[in-house]
Amino acid sequence: MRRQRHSYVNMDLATQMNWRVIKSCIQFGTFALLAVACQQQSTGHSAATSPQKPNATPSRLSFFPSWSPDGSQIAFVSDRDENWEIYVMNADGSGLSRLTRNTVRDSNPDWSPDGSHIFFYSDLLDNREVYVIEIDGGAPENLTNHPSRDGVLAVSPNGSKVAWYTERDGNGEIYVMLATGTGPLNVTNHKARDRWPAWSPDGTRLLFSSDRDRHQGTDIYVMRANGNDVLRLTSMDGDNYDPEWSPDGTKIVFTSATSERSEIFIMDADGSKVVNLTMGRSDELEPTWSPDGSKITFVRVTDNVWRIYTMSPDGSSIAPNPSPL
Ligand SMILES: [Ca+2]
Ligand SMILES: [Ca+2]
Ligand SMILES: [Ca+2]
Repeated sequence: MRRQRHSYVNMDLATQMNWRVIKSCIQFGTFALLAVACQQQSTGHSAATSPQKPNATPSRLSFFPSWSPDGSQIAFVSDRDENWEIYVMNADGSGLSRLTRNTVRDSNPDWSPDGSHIFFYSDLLDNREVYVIEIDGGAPENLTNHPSRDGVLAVSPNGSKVAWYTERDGNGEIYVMLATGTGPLNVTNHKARDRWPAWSPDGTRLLFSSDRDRHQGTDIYVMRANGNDVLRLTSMDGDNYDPEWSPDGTKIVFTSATSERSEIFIMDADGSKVVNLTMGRSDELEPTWSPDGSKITFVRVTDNVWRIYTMSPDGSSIAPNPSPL
């Protein structure tokens, strides 16, 4: 049974409309789409409830958490310095450092297995590209170098490959390349929009989301890393996306968004035993496992503040990450 969304009750109509646009934007892709399309589709100007709060103090947005492979640090995105930048902090919230320094959006950090590099996407050029940067900073290296949009990415468990979303073939596809940027290969090769790649812990398979089986909404699929043997895992209403295997490979967490709400679900790796972990009045998204599998870190949106939280894999012990907002 769905609970009343009390968080909307006191919002004015414009705010509610913006929320619906935000959610529809989530359904259609990445956060950049969210930010840009939301403005365009809602009021035509910078919306009060848009995730963009460049001058707010404290910052309004912390999102896209990604654990370092050794479990000691979390990379994430924040607008605390006026635009989306990649940050790294210790797991206890201390030692905050900023990795990117530019005036455009940087997002989707993911670590190399040895913790020495962070892969991310950026709007540094006119089109979006996938980059890699040393953890100590320096100049980011463009790995995609393609005039079309390249976006959400995932580094393979042994660090040899990167799977990512690209629009270079006209519809969204998952491509895989070597981590050096060479050998890009279309592994979905389907007329539908295929997004949100995630590697299995053994690196042999990929999860992704696609709208190939229905006109509204997306489901989560699994395939071999070469694109063979595609199998649909979910059959729920709304957009089911951003999946991630647990480190032991037995479970998958993902976000499920409808026009009403965005929640984090968990299921067995074969698609059975689907459970909503975040039944509540706020919206949650972007779940990711801690490397030891003991925690799921995610983003909770409350009164337009996007903050990083952590919970147990059974949905208990939900608490904000100790980092500042
Ligand atoms: Ca930036
Ligand atoms: Ca590009
Ligand atoms: Ca496609």
